[in-house]
Amino acid sequence: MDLAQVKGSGEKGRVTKDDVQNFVKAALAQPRGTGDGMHVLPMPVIDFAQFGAIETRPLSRIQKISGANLHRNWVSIPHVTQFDEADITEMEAFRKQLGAEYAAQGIKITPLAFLLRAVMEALQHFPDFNASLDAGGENLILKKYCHIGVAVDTPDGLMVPVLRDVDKKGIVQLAKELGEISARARDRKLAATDMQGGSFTISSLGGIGGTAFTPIINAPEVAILGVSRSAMKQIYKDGAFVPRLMLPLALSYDHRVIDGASAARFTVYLSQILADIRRLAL
Ligand code: CAO
Repeated sequence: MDLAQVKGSGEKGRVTKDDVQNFVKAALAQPRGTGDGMHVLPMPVIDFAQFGAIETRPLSRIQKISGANLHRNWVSIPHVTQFDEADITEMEAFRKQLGAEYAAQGIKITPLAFLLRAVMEALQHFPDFNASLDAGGENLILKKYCHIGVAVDTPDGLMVPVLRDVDKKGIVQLAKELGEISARARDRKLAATDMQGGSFTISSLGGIGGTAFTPIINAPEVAILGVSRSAMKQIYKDGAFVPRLMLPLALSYDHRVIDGASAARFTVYLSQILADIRRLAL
């Protein structure tokens, strides 16, 4: 407690033991807000049946758990989302070639495998994105490992299994593990430990569609990359419009830790790697 806030009743305004105890009692008796400055109206309780037919379906256990976490992260982290586009024309040609080679082994190589590898490079270049604030919010804990969570859409709701040591794996290995872990998520075979220890998350809706979205940070991580569906666009290059395959990126970051300039540099760097994946070999 801050003693300067206590009015002293002792000699010459001295703060006595009783003053301290009374101050604490009074503080505890105050009506409790959420403690986070969120004094919002409660949600109205409405009988929707008065407007037409309805059906009530309980949320799944996963929806309840992930919902509570998403809500906390949404209200307690100052989010900003940086958008960018990466030219993946060449990457996509190479991916298709690789895909044909590995299909016989049952390994599906999607753009996400390349993204995992490229994000890992960007995290190594910008270590503040591979970090967490400590509980007191005073220190940044920089992680020397690179475990990347991947949001997986399952019939029971959103799950985020973690791919470990992405920095020690190649694209084919990552594609293989991605296929295995997302299948396990959908078959409800993930252990709690499969979802722990992530240092950054990727949420890809590219297989479904859409042009952009604003992902919610998976605390205690400080950033998350959202990926939407790539599309052919006319890009002005060397004095002419040329058709290029562009991948939309959306990086949400914790503005307490990362400033806008760093976020823009991160997505520019990531886009440069994706545009020329030979850079992964550097
Ligand atoms: N642009 C264009 N096509 C893309 C793409 C992109 N960004 N990303 C994937 N694709 C293609 C794949 O190449 C694949 O094509 P083919 O079927 O022709 O081979 C198809 O889309 C389906 O891909 P996929 O979704 O099966 O595989 P993935 O590796 O891209 O993603 C997974 C795996 C587990 C991340 C995904 O299945 C999933 O669950 N996504 C949803 C995540 C989610 O819900 N996020 C929101 C979180 S916030 O609520």
